[in-house]
Amino acid sequence: MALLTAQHPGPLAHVSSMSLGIGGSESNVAIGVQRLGGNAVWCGRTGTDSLGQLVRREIRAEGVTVLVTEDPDAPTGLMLKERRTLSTQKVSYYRAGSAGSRLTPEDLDPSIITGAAILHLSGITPALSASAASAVREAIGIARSAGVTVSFDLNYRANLWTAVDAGRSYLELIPLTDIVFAGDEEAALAVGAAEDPAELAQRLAELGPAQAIIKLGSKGAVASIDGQIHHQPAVPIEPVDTVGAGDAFVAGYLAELMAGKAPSERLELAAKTGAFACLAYGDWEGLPTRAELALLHHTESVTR
Ligand code: KDG
Repeated sequence: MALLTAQHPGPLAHVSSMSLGIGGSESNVAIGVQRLGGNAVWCGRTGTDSLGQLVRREIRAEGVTVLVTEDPDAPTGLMLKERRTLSTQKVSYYRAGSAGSRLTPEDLDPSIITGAAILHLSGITPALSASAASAVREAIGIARSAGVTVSFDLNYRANLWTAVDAGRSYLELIPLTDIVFAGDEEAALAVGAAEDPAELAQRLAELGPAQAIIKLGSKGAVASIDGQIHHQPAVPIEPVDTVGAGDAFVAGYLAELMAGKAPSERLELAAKTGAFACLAYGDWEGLPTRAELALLHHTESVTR
């Protein structure tokens, strides 16, 4: 999607300037993996309009391979970010009928999926339309039949569908995945609420995925990985923009998984990349390279 972000706190009706960029959970993860030294491909659908050109160009400029259908009959999806107060943000979507919502199984390239180490999907895509949900199921089917690891971030978006519909879809998809990421409230939509996040991770893992990771924001993460429970503390920071932190976490985890690292190392990098993404404005712009990770503990305010 294209993304318009208010430049100053206040209601949008009284904000005179907005900056134009892009956003999208899957492209955020792809860019995050690429910056960490991976090799990502993003698959999606944009309009033939200028905003579609912007989306394609920005993702490509990050070195991610873009596999895109340009749809002449629908506009590129749009998202607005309002900063109503200095510390609160509100996201509005203008994506009903957008090109992205018209994603279909025909937009997939099976050879890209079968040649990948990991197929990563978010629960946002099946919320967009029946054809987008079919594309998700088709992609998972292609990956599974080729033995490709399937990663799925529930990413519940209350503006797109009801909790009941989301929970039903998660319960259909989670058993088809190898890695599942969820916030504690998102996990509860699928497996019911629990006080202890380890319990949520275990319940998700019981549905099938060997790796179930509960993202807890400033409280870190708890994961059930190959039957073992892991607790990962968060990196203490002063956040300026937390949108996209979950995607950054996923990117860190998947990058280390692809690098053959142990669960504790995957979670450690995930916590660092998640924290790092909160230190800059924008959904993905602050995603770190490996060399930049040291800045998390830097004491010098100016490096020359
Ligand atoms: O996780 C950040 C995403 O939410 C954002 O970049 C846009 O994918 C997006 C969405 O649907 O909210």
